[in-house]
Amino acid sequence: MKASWDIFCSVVDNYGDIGVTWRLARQLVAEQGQDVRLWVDDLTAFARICPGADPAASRQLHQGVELCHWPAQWPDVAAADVVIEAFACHLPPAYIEAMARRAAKPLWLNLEYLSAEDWVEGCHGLPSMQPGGLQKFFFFPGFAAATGGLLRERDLLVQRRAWQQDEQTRATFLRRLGVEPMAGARRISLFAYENPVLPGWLEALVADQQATQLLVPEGRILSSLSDWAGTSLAVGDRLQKGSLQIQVLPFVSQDDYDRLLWSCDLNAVRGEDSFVRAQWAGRPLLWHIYQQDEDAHLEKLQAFLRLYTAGMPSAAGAALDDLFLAWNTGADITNAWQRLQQSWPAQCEQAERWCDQQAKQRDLAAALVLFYQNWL
Ligand code: TRH
Repeated sequence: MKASWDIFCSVVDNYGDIGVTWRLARQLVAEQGQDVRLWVDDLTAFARICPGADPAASRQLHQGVELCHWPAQWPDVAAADVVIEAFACHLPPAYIEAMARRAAKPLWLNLEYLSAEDWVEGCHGLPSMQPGGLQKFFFFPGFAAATGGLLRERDLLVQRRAWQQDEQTRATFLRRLGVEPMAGARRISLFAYENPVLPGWLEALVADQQATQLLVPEGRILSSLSDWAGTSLAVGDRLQKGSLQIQVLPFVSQDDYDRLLWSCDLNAVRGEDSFVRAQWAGRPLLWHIYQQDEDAHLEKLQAFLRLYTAGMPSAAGAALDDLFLAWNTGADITNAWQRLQQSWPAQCEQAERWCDQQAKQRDLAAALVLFYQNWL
């Protein structure tokens, strides 16, 4: 059943807010046949993940989604059938009034941040009363069956597996990014916040027996990388030190970023959306979680590790725990990195197993549509 959807996204920082809402919006259109407007208060980040977008346009159409600039002066627009405020952003008061004026009240949802913590299952889908006879429901993405699931396009895993079996296509793609695949080298992608642990890890890679090709899309980690290299690194730069070759890549579209993840043996990712995409890549990952006050993020990190490492051989699980913790707390990473190497086959098996397990859940866009149908 076709409905109109308004998704509101306020860009706090980085790419995650727009990254998640843009992915959701296009999936609602392409796979669920919905009419979607995506309201964004700052389109600069959008123009980076969707090349061809105009950061100054008040309205534009991309992949069937109507992208609207969310202006400070809110225009008079009719409310949609389903309204999503992403990550507890504040809807314009005039829009809430328009929602309350509708004869058939809209479904109002707050799409929350992803967390693997237990309490999410109990809070997913709970309503809260709002003025004007409206109700707002909390919609939590998650890893457990009682949550809203994860964003996953219908044919994502088929595409990913075909890609990983096709060396020629991978090489052509990497060359398009200016990368010459290094035979025999392990390939790692690196997307992270500034990180004091980075030098220790890079030194371990420099001294390693095995060669590493480290691909780094332009972003915040470049400052830490440049400090270690002693030279300012920019897009296109390549640096060889011992067994380690570093190359700085341009920031690519969301779809190309997926292809990059599928083309690497290990992906260092961050935040929320790249973290999920690395899981769908079916390859070991290293997560730099978004920092929160009072170290609340470390709870989230541990909660994910508890789920992910359950069923792994204990030495492999412990190596991964220690690596994630070191990467996120500033502790020495060298020992955990070595233990990860020693348990590499188990790490690769778990990445595929976890991906398969998560793919059994309903995807988040389908879960939202079902939630709406059940609510009607
Ligand atoms: O950019 P992020 O750090 O976003 C964060 C998180 O979402 C965090 O939870 C949130 O609170 C904070 O923003 C405000 O990391 P994330 O979530 O991985 O988003 C990055 C997006 O950028 C993702 O959609 C993938 C995309 N991307 C590209 O499209 N091209 C690229 O080259 C790269 C490196 C990323």
